[in-house]
Amino acid sequence: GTLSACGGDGASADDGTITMGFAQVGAESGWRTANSASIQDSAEEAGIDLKFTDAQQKQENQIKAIRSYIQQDVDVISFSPVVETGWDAVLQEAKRAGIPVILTDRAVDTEDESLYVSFLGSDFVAEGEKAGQWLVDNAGDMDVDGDGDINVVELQGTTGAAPAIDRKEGFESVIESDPTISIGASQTGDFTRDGGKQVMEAFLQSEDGIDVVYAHNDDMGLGAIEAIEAAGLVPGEDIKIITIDAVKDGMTALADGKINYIVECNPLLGPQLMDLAQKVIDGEEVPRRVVTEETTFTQEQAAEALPTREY
Ligand code: GZL
Ligand code: ZN
Repeated sequence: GTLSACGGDGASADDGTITMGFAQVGAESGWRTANSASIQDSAEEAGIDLKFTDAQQKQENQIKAIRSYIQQDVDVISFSPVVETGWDAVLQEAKRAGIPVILTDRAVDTEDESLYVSFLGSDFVAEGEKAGQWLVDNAGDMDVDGDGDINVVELQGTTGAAPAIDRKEGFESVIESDPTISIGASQTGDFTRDGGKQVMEAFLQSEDGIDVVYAHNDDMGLGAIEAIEAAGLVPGEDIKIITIDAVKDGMTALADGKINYIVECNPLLGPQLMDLAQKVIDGEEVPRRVVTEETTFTQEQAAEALPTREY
């Protein structure tokens, strides 16, 4: 596009309005719904003209969306990469078109640092470590079947996604300090409730003596709860459950005693994203990495926090 009054490139209108193309992962979980709302509301708030697409968790759809934003010559492109790899080609095209890219939520695995200007999102390894640490700290109560071992079944996020890879790595790095804790079975539930339910049904058939479920997000944990209850067991009692996200439905299950611990993953990235985009367009320096603030919740803390939760 032509250089506009505000000094940025791209299709920004003469009045300096920034146009952002955002390629969202999908609508797979409560977290994603809250994340999309935050981005859309924040763009409105910031007076940024937002083009928004949902890729139904398919990488080729995200790539198509990014290509369409390049065609439209938007001022800035942002997206949450559904998986870590396979982005270099399309990001090279954005670079050649002179359109800056801001990553949110999930990271890409690339050698070429120039392919994006900033990455805004959680530290997923830390989230996995926090989940593992709670299990180690509470190991005395976690051998539910009393067989001397704490047998964990793991519901992994989307295969190849940064949160799935990193939450597994963080969790395993902490539990290896306690030889009585082991992951007896691990499979992807693709971050969805139905995926978590189906995998948990299979685990309940195939695994003996499950003590703990470690689910990479609340939605798969909620699906596991359905499977556990259908098997006549009491979630949170007969099988302990640890999840990550802390969305409203997860926090409600936690307060109700069906989940035992939740590590928060903050989806409200919109305000920081729009701030970064404005700075990038204005040619200001931006941090390479912006890590989001987030905490953890026990059952008591969930009951207290629920009334004021935004999502
Ligand atoms: C994490 C995000 C994950 C959430 C899931 O930042 O990428 O994707 O934990 C969502 O709920 O589907
Ligand atoms: Zn046991």
